[in-house]
Amino acid sequence: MEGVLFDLDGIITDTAKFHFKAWKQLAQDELNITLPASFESQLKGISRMESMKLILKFANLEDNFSEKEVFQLANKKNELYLREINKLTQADILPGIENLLDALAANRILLSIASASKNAPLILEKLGLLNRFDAIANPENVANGKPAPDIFIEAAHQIGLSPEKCVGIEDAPAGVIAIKKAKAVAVGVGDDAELNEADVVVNKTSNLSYLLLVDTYDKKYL
Ligand code: G16
Ligand code: MG
Repeated sequence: MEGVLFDLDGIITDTAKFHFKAWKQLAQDELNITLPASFESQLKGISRMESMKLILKFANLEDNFSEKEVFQLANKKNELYLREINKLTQADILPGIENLLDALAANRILLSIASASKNAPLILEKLGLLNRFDAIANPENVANGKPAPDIFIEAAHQIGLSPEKCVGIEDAPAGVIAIKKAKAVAVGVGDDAELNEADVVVNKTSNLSYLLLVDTYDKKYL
């Protein structure tokens, strides 16, 4: 194992609740609908525009807005979301993540972010983690979102590695599929049954460790 590719939302910090809060408000204010709670997990790892389209489809309003209007709605959601993100501090880093980053750096493992979020640099800055990563893959540079492997391949290339040399960490089923398609080793965080495509699953971030990642990688290749 020479590199680790991190998902952001659900692994480094829990932004899903802020995404959902912003989508819910947008849906209420602009579409006059109430989004069901199930959308919080449904939108995990899905890009901003894809999420917007899923919500319009749910509201049966996909033909009511021009491409430009859809874009403007998604921008409004982002403004609502940024209000929440600006309040993030180091205290919002998920349990065990700082220790994991320390252990990986001590072992000279390269670290890269593979997030669908265009706000990833801002979020990492707010958490005080920006300088702990060697690269952040830019989702604007990849053609297809998760479950396509593109963002994980890009994250590996940004640290000069092929994905086969890397372990990817994800909390969303679409993300785990993306890691496997990229041919990296997949560590899932969350529900075992939901993330059954992963090479190993832990139920919470505090159960992640350098040894778990190395062991999972070595089992695959040694
Ligand atoms: C995250 C979230 C998604 C969000 C996406 C894009 O993905 O899980 O809900 O829609 O980023 O975010 P933004 O609107 O900030 O560009 P990930 O890949 O970090 O789990
Ligand atoms: Mg995630």
